[in-house]
Amino acid sequence: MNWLIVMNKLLLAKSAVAGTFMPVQATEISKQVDNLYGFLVVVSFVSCAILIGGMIYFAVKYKRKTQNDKTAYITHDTRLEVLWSVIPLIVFLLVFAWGWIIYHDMRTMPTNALEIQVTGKQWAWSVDYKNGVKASEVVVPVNRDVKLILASDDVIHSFYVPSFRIKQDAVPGRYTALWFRAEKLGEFHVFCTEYCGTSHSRMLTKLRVVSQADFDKWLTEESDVSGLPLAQRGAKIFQTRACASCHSVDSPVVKVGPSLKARWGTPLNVEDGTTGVFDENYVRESVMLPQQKIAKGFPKPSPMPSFQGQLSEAEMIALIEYIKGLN
Ligand code: HEC
Ligand SMILES: [Cu+2]
Repeated sequence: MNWLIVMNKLLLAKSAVAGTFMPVQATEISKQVDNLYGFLVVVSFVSCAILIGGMIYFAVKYKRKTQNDKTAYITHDTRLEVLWSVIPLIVFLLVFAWGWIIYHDMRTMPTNALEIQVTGKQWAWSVDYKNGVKASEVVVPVNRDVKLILASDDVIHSFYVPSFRIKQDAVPGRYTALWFRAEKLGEFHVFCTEYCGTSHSRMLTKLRVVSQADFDKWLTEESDVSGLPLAQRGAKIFQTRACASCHSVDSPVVKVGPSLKARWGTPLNVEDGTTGVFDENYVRESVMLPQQKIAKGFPKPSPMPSFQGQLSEAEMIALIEYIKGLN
């Protein structure tokens, strides 16, 4: 086996390891970050093996075997000391330079990037596009520089996209920014990584990477919707969020969930016997926390997913207006 084959095998093993333990690499920078990270892991393993292995080896080899064993009297060894100081120094300087180069790439905002405003608020992200479209998830075109300008309405949040290996705080009272260029189509997780209160762990959204054509289409469609009356916006959201696949709206037919036709203002019919009427707060709670009050005759836990952190206040209001109108 020559060294090329060995190198090739190592590289294959490396990508297998990265694919198993790490989120997908969806940007060029994510690959660079992983390379540096991999290097750090390997260096740590090697130094751990030398240190712990050497310790055990010497402990066994120079174990005192009889009462009269004398330990050799050694004060120091200049050559050894220089070696174990200079080698780590070189490794550290290398890691510093390498890290600095990647960081510099990450922090240098491209000119001509597509700018999108992202605002954190306990506990959801809201996204504003230049043409006035508001969304609760970030949609961007593939292979294009995108700059997110972050702000916060209340406390510090942090915008983190694991698949892009980028993260930036959103700080109240000032703007921060980050940029990326997605190379892969698909949906990626966005987490808030600054502890920001009770529902911090649910402050999730998605970053959707689509083709430029799909992006343009989405943007015009959304801007049409933004101008619609509330109830019509609600109808649209009801379709896009797939509420319609579980709830019928034009007949009393029960699908996965109860029909929402002519329910507004009627008495509640829930498992735990709570009384009340089908109103704004009930709909809100049903959508945000479906496990709270389960409609009579439906399974527990409810198969309805929670939309907390996924629907903005504005979208919720539109949905309510739509459901009101089903009477
Ligand atoms: C996977 C299927 C599913 C989806 C998707 C779904 N729901 Fe539900 N929904 C249910 C089920 C099942 C129930 C009854 C159990 C319960 O109360 O959680 C329910 C209950 C409700 C209720 C209370 C109804 C009552 O009679 O008390 C409302 C209101 C509601 N859903 C609205 C929505 C809206 C709005 C959406 C979309 C944003 C949505 N649902 C998405 C399955 C679904
Ligand atoms: Cu947060």
